[in-house]
Amino acid sequence: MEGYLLTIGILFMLYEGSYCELYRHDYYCDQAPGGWLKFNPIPHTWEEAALRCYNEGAILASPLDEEFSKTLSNIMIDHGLLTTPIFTGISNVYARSEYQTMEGVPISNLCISWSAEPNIKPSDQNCIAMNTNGTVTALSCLDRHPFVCYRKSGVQLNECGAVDNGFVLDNRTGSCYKAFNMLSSWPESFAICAREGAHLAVINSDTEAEVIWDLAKKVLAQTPVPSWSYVNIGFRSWSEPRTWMTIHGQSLKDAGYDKWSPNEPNHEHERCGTLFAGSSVKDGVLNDGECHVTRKFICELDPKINAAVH
Ligand SMILES: *[C@@H]1O[C@H](CO)[C@@H](O)[C@H](O)[C@H]1NC(C)=O
Ligand SMILES: *[C@@H]1O[C@H](CO)[C@@H](O)[C@H](O)[C@H]1NC(C)=O
Ligand SMILES: [Ca+2]
Ligand SMILES: [Ca+2]
Repeated sequence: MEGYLLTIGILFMLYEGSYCELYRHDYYCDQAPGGWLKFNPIPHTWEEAALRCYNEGAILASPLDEEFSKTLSNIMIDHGLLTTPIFTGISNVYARSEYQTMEGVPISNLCISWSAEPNIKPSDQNCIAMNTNGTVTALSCLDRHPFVCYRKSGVQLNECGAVDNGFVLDNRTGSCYKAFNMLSSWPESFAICAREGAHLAVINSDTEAEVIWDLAKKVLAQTPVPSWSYVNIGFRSWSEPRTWMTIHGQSLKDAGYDKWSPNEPNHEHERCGTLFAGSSVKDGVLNDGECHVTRKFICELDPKINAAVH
């Protein structure tokens, strides 16, 4: 009898183990919906929420069946969300007459119950939210609500533990990087890296300065913008007089790289961190720049943190 139970136990563990393969450290595996879930407590508009999930290689979760609906309810209860609904992936954003989940399942194929009369306004973009008790309600897509991202199992992750192959491992630092060719303010750059599950690149050594400088040179050469010969990276200043800190809270010296360009930092109103990479004289060293000025930027991802075993 004991041997029998042990066998069952081991089989169960094997099943669990093979079922829950590697995925991002911030997602957890759930057997009921058959995949990975992540609760996002910060209220977002529907579009922001959909984009956020997309950037994580996932989609906005919908109550696809009763079990999935229960899983979502339990997530809400576990996070103390008793009166605030979450956005689901169900909406009519593509065509006013067509309500479907992100997967493309029409609303008529879902077993959902409305919290009151279906309060859909025919002419509007409506996004369907779910209450803690499992009922659904139609809301403006511009409202802000928490949401759950969902990733079906069977994910192919690259060596960076990322879905996005734009992140490439550099064997000199053991970190992964992605250079963005678009121009963004420093706060936007910070937010885009965060959405990708990464962070604005933080220079932790002379070697890493070279790695990031190389990437910056390449991305700046892609579409040359002569007046922007630098990229946004992960440090900035606070208070008066200015105190320079990496986005991970360390002084530049403690972080491992504090080589400023000659005569930098120069202007009090330049509070955001950049790296010179396009003007031969000053290349590969730090500069203080204005936060609102748009520049190309570099995100960094630690593969060891991202691809944790569950
Ligand atoms: C479910 O919750 C919603 C919103 O809190 C509420 O309006 C509705 O009456 C509840 N329905 C049931 C069946 O409890
Ligand atoms: C590091 O990567 C470079 C370029 O891809 C390669 O030539 C080199 O052999 C690699 N070094 C190690 C130690 O893996
Ligand atoms: Ca780093
Ligand atoms: Ca400056």
